[in-house]
Amino acid sequence: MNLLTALQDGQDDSADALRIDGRALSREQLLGAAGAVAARVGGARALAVLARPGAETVAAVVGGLLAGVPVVPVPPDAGPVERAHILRDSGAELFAGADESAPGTEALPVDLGERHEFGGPEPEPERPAFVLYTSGTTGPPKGALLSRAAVAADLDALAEAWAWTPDDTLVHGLPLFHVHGLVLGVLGALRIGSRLVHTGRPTPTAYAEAAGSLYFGVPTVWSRIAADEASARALAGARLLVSGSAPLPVPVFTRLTELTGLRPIERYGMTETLITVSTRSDGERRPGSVGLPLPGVATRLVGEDGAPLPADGESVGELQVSGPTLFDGYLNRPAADAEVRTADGWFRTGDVAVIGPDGFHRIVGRASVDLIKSGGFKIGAGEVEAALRDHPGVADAAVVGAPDPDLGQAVVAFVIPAGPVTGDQLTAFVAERLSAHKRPRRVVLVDELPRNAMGKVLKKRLLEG
Ligand code: MLC
Ligand code: AMP
Repeated sequence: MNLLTALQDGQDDSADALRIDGRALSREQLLGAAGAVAARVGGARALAVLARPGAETVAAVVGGLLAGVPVVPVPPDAGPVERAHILRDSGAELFAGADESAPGTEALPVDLGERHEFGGPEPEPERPAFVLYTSGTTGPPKGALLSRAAVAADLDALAEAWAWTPDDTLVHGLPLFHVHGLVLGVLGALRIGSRLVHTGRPTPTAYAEAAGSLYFGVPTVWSRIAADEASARALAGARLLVSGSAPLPVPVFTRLTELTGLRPIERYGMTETLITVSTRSDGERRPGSVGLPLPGVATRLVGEDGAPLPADGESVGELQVSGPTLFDGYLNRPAADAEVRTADGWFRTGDVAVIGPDGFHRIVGRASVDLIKSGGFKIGAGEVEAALRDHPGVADAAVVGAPDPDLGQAVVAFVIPAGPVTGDQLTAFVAERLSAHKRPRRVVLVDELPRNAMGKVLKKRLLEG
């Protein structure tokens, strides 16, 4: 079966199957432009795509998928260090949408006016669809290999859980280089056949004006909508509001329900596993809970000693998952891969959870303070610390995620200066190297960092102070 079933079946010929960046495209137009991309990329090791929120990005991604070439989305705001790492590590030979020559890659033009019927066979389901770069606690981001079969399994499971059909109009304004905005938000619509409106940025007014039936957002987006009464009320006609990528605060759930009459769906996932747990459109939507494993997915809780814990609503342990939506490993990183898998083949999420006797899952935190979630973006403290230490004015740095009412967590850097330097200079320095959202929101200059007897920085102490 095709990965992009609805896009390729040619059933819907409406002129605005996809609205993005002020343009409307029919499925035929999108398939034609993507077919031209596919004809050019055949046989390449990987196709990098500069993931601006635009129709060219969607056409390039679809082109790579048609041709069976793994797609590597590159954040459009990634600084040169992060961009060079992604291109080098992925081995991408072609780069769609690149505005400047990137070392080692050839720029691949995307022309939305082109029409090419790509006649190649459907690639094997085991082939990678994407290499998605995701941050770990230390070091540069790792490329997660996601197979076409995993993507298809996840989208079909979500369609079942949310009764997502071609009658839906999906609306979101999330970035096109992560699971949420790209895999669910774009491929979901193209596989299931719903219309897609991408709002450019996920602002409350843009969501209110889009008149969709199905809305996706990270908690920061929902919290901003809940604080904008008129925009929230405009969503009352929707079918489902779906939150994910970080915990949805209960007060935001409650306020959204008051203003829209809709109880939001919350779902849980990761780049490496895709979405694995969700509340259902035909089931209970409990505030603070991410619901039940999707069809085909199994979950378990494990204690620090590796022993299984009961689903009793009280035991707190690491959540582990298995099933058809899991990734195939980190590119070029067998050691990192081995760390996240158990001997019996389960994936260690690093999230700490509780499972009730009724099977409902509650995510209560993360095992590591060095993984920060800010506005739904995952940020590795180690990567930001390394960028800060590259500055000649920095002797040492420790980065933490401080609680933040808007972003969930905000990146805060504690820096021991080695000379005259300001917080603004350091923030700009990080932004020149890494993606913009990895910039510290606040830089605190300190004389020393609290450490334990082994010399390890006590980050919990920094958060308390
Ligand atoms: C930001 N700004 C800064 C700054 N950080 N300025 C100075 N110093 C800093 N440290 C600027 C921004 O560039 C912007 O400027 C303005 O301040 C407002 O920034 P903001 O508060 O961050 O708002 P915004 O940019 O609108 O970002 C919020 C957001 C964004 C929610 C839109 O965080 C977002 O798109 N999040 C989605 C992340 C996501 O998709 N995650 C999914 C991962 S997949 P200007 O000039 O630009 O306005 C996954 C799996 C799963 O997790 O389960 O889904
Ligand atoms: P990423 O690597 O960017 O895909 O982020 C995955 C992480 O996001 C997970 O390991 C969780 O920590 C977090 N996450 C995703 N969805 C939820 C949710 N609904 N509730 C709490 N945390 C979530």
